[in-house]
Amino acid sequence: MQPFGPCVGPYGAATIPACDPHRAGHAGGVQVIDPQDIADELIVAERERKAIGQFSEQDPDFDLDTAYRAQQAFVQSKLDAGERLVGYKLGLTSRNKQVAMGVDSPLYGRVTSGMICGYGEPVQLDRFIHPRVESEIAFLLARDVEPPATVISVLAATDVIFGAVDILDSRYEGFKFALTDVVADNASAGGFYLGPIARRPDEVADLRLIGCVVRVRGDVVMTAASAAVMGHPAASVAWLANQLAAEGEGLKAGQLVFSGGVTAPVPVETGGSVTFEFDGLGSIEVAGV
Ligand code: OOG
Ligand code: MG
Repeated sequence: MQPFGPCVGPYGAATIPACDPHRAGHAGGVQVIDPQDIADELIVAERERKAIGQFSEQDPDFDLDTAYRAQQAFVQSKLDAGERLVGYKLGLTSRNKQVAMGVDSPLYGRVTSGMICGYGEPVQLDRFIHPRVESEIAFLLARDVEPPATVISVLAATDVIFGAVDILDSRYEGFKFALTDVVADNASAGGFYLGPIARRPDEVADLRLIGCVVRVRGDVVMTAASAAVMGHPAASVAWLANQLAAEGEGLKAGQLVFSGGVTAPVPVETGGSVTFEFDGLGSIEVAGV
């Protein structure tokens, strides 16, 4: 089952719930950081494939609220260009990822239709700045996830799960960022692959024990089980549902949620190949061309 092709999917046109991008404009005559300005720089960096410096280093007042507003504006530019909101991605939900990136709080980003890559398609390196790939578990929701969400309620709301790959492409030089920077940069979202096998949660003996083997040109470079993600991959989806509820948004039936990296990221190189083998969920081979 492969329900998503590039730029198509069973989703209607989407708009992110209202935010006032200029809310942070002037406060008592003091110029403070504007989310839309941050988004505009990220949009240009992505379009021109040219990495930029971190905002957090330029402005000590750049806070998480401003960063999520900047993310909304960044993603809104994709929706305005005709993409659809497909779902969400979690980030930094495993120790593997937190150690690799030097940031120790989870975050979320938004997934749009243009990010979904077809199974077996190579990564076109000229579309990205410095892509990296990592294994994830993806949840396709059959029902809305109501807050307060738990592992059990997420599983009850899930239609099927997939092994998945997240193609990261930080818009920051050297993949270096603080939490606020990476939030504004939509959690480094670049592209996503879904594996070839969809399983209902009750068809999988234990979601925590889904193993993943990562090979680079055939050699095993990493191994992990999906319990690396918050003890249970559905725990990250529950965290997201509760986070979104606090912000007046929510996870809806039909949306796809990526759990956050099970394994640390691996660079994609020209002529290189990274293979992700998931226990019971098939393999995804990512070739760089
Ligand atoms: C930030 C995005 C994190 C994950 O799964 O942890 C992420 C990054 O590593 O560039 O996608
Ligand atoms: Mg990821």
